[in-house]
Amino acid sequence: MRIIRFKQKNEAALAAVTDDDKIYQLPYTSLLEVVEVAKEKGLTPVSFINEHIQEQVPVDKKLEELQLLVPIEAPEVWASGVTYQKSKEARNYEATGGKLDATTFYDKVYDAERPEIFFKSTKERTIGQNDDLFLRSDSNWQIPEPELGLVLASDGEIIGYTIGNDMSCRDIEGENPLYLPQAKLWTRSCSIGPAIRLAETVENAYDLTITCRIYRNDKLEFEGSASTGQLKRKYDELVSFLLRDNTVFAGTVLLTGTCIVPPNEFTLADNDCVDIEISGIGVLSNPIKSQAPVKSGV
Ligand code: DO4
Ligand code: MG
Repeated sequence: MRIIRFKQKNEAALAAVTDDDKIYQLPYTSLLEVVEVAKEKGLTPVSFINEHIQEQVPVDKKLEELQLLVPIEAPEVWASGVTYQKSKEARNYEATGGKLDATTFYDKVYDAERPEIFFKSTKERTIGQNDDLFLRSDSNWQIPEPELGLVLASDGEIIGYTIGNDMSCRDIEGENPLYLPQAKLWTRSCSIGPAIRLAETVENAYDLTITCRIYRNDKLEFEGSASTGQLKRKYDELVSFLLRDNTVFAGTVLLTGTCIVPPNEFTLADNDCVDIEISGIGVLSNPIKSQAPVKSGV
């Protein structure tokens, strides 16, 4: 079962999507409310929704016809880095001015007990399905990072899984790792969606296929796939480091790192479209735009 938010008469509506793609509107505005009410009744979110689903209004539209919003207004988005071999190799390449098989401090963090975890985005900066992602105007080497996102309760419990795009500037990070926040965080540099798959309905979160497709002039420019089975760490391990001496707000999303990197000569361009698919969750689709608005705000 998946949870979506969509625009209806200019308001945000919440809905559950069953495994056979039937959509039922829920009388709540956020997944967190569902989790809380279910807990008060001693039920899991899925059993609570199933118990009441017949009383809910079915949505008489297909998923593709709805104007989807971010599935959760995550107060913060955090991200894990160098959790896959592929990311380690790409980081080494950009940090050494393009040496293949180089070894750097990224090898150290890949093997260390403490993972790399960094601040990625806020509610105001994070966008959803079909919204434009912006390119950074002072970078010439930008890529999407397709990642599985963990949707967390304030105690770190994984409530569900979503898809995230951790847009990144390889030239800025490669020039100096201290530039990481600038390589990762700007207006509209993070998207999540299109749905949240409730954790209790995921049999094995280490067996999900992630596929990234980048379209240019309506032609497929890049396609790559990988499995979450290649993750070097465990999800609970990443969450436990995020929780250390830190206040985690309910609905925080923790991205788990990229396992797909386009070829080194690739950079995103204006009007590209990035699709990220994760089995059982859906396809997160975002057009890429080179112009950030003059005014701040998303
Ligand atoms: O060290 C930089 C961040 C790497 C990252 O975002 C990733 O591995 O996904
Ligand atoms: Mg990343």
